Parts: sequence; structure tokens; C-alpha cells
Amino acid sequence: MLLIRQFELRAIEERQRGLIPGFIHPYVGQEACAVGACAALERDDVITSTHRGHGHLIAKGGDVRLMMAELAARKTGYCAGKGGSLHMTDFDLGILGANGIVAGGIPMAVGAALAFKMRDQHRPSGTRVALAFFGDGATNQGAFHEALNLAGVWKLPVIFFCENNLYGEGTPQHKQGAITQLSARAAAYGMPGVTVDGNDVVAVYRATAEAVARARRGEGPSLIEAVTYRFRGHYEGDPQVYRSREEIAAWQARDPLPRTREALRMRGVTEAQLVALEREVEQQIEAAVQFARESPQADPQDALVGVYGDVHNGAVF
Ligand SMILES: Cc1ncc(C[n+]2csc(CCOP(=O)(O)OP(=O)(O)O)c2C)c(N)n1
Ligand SMILES: [Mg+2]
Repeated sequence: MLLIRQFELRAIEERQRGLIPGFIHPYVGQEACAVGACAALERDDVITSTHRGHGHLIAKGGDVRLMMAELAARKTGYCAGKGGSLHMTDFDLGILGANGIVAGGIPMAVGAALAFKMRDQHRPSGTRVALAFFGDGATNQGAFHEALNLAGVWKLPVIFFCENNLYGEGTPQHKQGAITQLSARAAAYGMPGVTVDGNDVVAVYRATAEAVARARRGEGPSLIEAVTYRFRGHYEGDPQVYRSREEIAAWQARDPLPRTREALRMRGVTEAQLVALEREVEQQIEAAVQFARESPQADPQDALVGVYGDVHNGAVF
């Protein structure tokens, strides 16, 4: 969670300094969602992500050096510097990609889950699972409903993980959806739905672990709604005229990071251990920025390389 927070805050800073061109949608405030959910997955399970995807990638094991280099449009980045924030992918880690299309990752996860159901029938530990991260806004897209319906019909090993941060761009959730408890939508597709505190990493982990166990047993999909809040604007630079300072402050009092820090202290982790961890993360972020700065810029001549069937960074695209 610390690594995600520091990665995002540094990316915001480096964007202001000019190292990072293009838009970013910071994940600050939602860290407990990505970390709690991915902690319940194994390395060979897969995730699909969104436009607000840095946290998901880091939680699934993404390399912050390759991520920072990608944001900085460098050849050494995840997509050779050509994709930026919205297309980072690491098949070895089961990261099927960030995604600029709202709800676009949801049917992709259903496709992966269908493949797992067909291929993993005799796997002693149960099937691999797919987990789709998406926002509250995505639940009003047709793709969400079609994907959940098919997953319900075929009882696929997939977890639909909705991060309800109460806004889609500048529109409050209650003005874009006919109901506010989004987990209730699960009933329409024959699967269990649960709402959890998305700022409580342990609660998120427990809910996801239960859904994963169910999926591995062949009992089908689940919908998890994690209620959370983004502390920054929709994108970096968003003037945020649609919400009040008081509302942001009220949610900052529920910041998942100090909450987790406190929970760790209560369980006997010492202040010295926590400070050492914070330093270690700072160093990792510093190294990532250095790596990005020292890497060569993406070359316009390479624009068409890797578009169809070429090999890049060891992965076949
Ligand atoms: C299909 C599609 N429609 C519209 C957009 C523009 N858009 C980008 S993010 C966003 C809001 C998404 O809200 P939500 O799913 O709640 O995710 P959040 O930004 O809150 O994480 C919209 C409408 C898009 N990228 N794709
Ligand atoms: Mg949202």
C-alpha cells in the first residue's frame, strides 16, 4: 500500500516537473482495494484493470521501474514507452492490462475465466481465477451486464471487483446509477454480492479470499463492492468543482494507510520496523525515477513495432 501511495505521489510530482507527459488518474486513497484483493490471488491468477490502474499493477507484483519508465515514455517501459499509463501489461504476472475503455476489462476477465474453466478441470488446487477491477461508473455500461450474465450462466471462476469511489468523473454515483448498493446487482446474474469497507485492507482480503475459494471449487463468480474514495481528482489537474473540501476531509480521516499502520502497531510491529519499511519504499521509488530518467526516449520510428504479433520485452503481443 505504501509503494502504491508513494509511486502515485511521485508520479504526480514528476508530471509537474515534466518527466511524465500525458494524463494520469491517481489511485491515491484506494490502496486497500488493490492490495486486499491481490493478496487473495496466486501469481498465475489474472487481473484486468482500468484507467486508474497503477495500484492494481503494483499489487499484482508489477515492476515500479518499468512502470515509471512507461509513464515517462521511455524505451525501457512496459510498452516501450508507447502506451503510457493506460496500457501497461505484464503477462508473466497475470496482469492482462490497464484499460482506457470503461468496463473494457470486465468481459476480458470473463474470457480468461472461460479458458481457465476449460483448461484447469484436473488441476488439484482448483482452477485459476480471473479478477476484474472496475469502478462504479463501469457498472452502468452494457459490457458489465453482459459479462456478469454469461459468467453466471457458465459458472465461471471470476471475481467482479467494483471499487465504488462514489464518482464517475464528476458525476456522483447516485446520479448515474438507479441503485446505490451496487453489490445488489449480483442477484440479477445468479451470484453472491457483498459490500465491504474498501479502506479496510483486511476486510477486502477476507471478502476476496472467500470469492476466490468459491471460484476455485467450481461454484462460479462473485461480485464484490468495495466502498472507497479517491483523494485526488479524477485525473491529475481536475479542478474538482463537483465535490466539497469537507467531503474530501471526512474521507481523509478514513485514509487506509494510517489505519493499516495503526493496525500493524496493535499487532506488535515496531515503529522502527515501520520507519525502515517506509525508507525502503522511498528508495525503491527513487530508483524507479532514476531508471526512467536515464532510459532512452521512445523513438517515433518504432511506432508500428509490436502492434501485431511482434515480440517485445519477452512477451508476444
Ligand atoms: C466506454 C467509455 N466511456 C467513457 C469514457 C470516459 N471516462 C473515462 S473514466 C470515466 C469514469 C469512470 O468512472 P468509474 O468507473 O467510477 O471509475 P473511477 O474513475 O471512479 O475510478 C469515464 C466516463 C471511457 N474512457 N470509456
Ligand atoms: Mg468511480
